[in-house]
Amino acid sequence: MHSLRQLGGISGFPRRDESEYDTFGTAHSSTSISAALGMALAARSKGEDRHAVAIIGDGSMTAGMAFEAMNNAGVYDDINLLVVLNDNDMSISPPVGALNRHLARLMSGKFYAAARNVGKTVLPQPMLELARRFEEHAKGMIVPATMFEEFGFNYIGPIDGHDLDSLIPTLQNIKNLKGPQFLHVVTKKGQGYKLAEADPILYHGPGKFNPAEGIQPAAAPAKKTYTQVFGDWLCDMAVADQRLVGITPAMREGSGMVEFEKKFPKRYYDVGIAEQHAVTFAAGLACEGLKPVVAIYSTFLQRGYDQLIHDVALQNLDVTFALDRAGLVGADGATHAGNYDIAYLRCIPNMVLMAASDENECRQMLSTGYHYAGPAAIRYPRGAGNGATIEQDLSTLPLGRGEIKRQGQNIAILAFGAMVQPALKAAEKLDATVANMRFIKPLDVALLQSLAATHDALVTVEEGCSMGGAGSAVAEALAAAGIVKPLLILGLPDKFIDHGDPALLLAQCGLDAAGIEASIRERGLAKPQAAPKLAANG
Ligand SMILES: Cc1ncc(C[n+]2csc(CCOP(=O)(O)OP(=O)(O)O)c2C)c(N)n1
Repeated sequence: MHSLRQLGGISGFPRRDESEYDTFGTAHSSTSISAALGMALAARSKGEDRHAVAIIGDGSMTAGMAFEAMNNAGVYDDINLLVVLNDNDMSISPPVGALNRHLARLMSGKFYAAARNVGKTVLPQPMLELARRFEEHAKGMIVPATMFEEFGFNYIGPIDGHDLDSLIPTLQNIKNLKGPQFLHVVTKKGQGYKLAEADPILYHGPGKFNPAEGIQPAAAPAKKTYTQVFGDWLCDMAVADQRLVGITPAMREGSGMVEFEKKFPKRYYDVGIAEQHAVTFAAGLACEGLKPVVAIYSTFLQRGYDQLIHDVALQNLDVTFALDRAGLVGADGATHAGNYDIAYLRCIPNMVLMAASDENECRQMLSTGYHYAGPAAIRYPRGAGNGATIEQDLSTLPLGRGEIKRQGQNIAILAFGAMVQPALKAAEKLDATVANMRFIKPLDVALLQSLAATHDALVTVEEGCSMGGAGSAVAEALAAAGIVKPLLILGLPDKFIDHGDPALLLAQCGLDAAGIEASIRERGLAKPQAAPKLAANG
């Protein structure tokens, strides 16, 4: 455990390649019922008497995917499938929506449920069946069926998940029941550690801390994180424009929207862990003239991809996407890496896509995207930037225009987003030109062509997958203009990158200043072109 979430150490999430007890890799939520149903039906088709158990949180239960799986599973009477709902009445922040109300209602019928469970734990199988029938009969008279029963599951609970003396026999009894079973377990988030019980939001996913002291408030950080820059901008823009509404799929804290909710509660929407819905919901708001800003991690927008294409971009609706955690994210690892957004967004018509190189530019880009009358995404990395002074106005950038940051010779480095800083350092050693391209789409083709005309070679650098990314966009633009020029594309390799310190990981991928310089030298671009050998030999 001492290597948890560190470079070369074990992952913070279940992984099949780490342990045979990690039956399914997970980190994006709400997948367990689908996976367990697949396993249960595989066991059935192989004639194996095995049980598949899915565990899902009450927050994760709000995702459409969980209901898709329930809908699918509920018709198989002969499978060994158990869904355990771990209801701690918390997502990362308090859970939202009608499901939460439903669970609360089930909790309020606790007496009835407790009576049922006692019966279930002590009765032998034939008696159980009798009790179940009686229960079904009684239920019709006393309380309405739970929604899980309507889905075809046998609902058991709610039971106290901390009371092992009752939980274990209940689970043992359930083993004897055929068909989809649903066990509603009630727990307390942080149970057993007083500080976590008192502040489950803070303790949802903490880093290393001393349990005797608890998490200590960090000494005032010198630099604002990009998340804070976004949160400040959102509040300021909301004052300037009454039409602005903010949407988060269950990530209020992580996305920097705590202040916004406090100041503008009627313009704040936490939609639950429901990225697909978040995107189409934003499209609906935009149809009616509101200006939705969807704050979403790059990795989680993957869930809403079809909705982004079909519901937002195709109708050219005015939705702004604030893409946090773009690029490598560190300790969370491959499941949470925001490595693909450039590739998956730049191919969508009508989309504007920007990458922030510092905090001030991030703010300007958010305003630029907001005022663009169509879908726009602004990607920014996890954590703090380089401490740029943030202008408080809401000024915009000219659409599709980059800027020269450093004038050099021979080599032009076209840097995107967070890679501008290391590119500038590398350029010092190489006397290269550096352009902060700002826009991946629309790409500044005029700037690209002038750099190609005045330099021997071009290098692109981005913190995103090389395949289909910003470098590919540059290559396509050069090809379209018939320009043949040596081009080196630097980005993340075609493999999943594990957890670890982001600076170390970037260095491993050759995306720090030294790595960029080394790649350019290795390709032989740094030296003036030597005369070809053949010509020298006559
Ligand atoms: C698709 C997706 N969206 C968002 C998240 C971020 N996230 C991680 S845990 C969490 C809350 C989960 O709540 P719950 O399922 O109730 O589990 P608990 O932590 O309370 O046990 C969220 C929103 C995620 N992991 N996956």
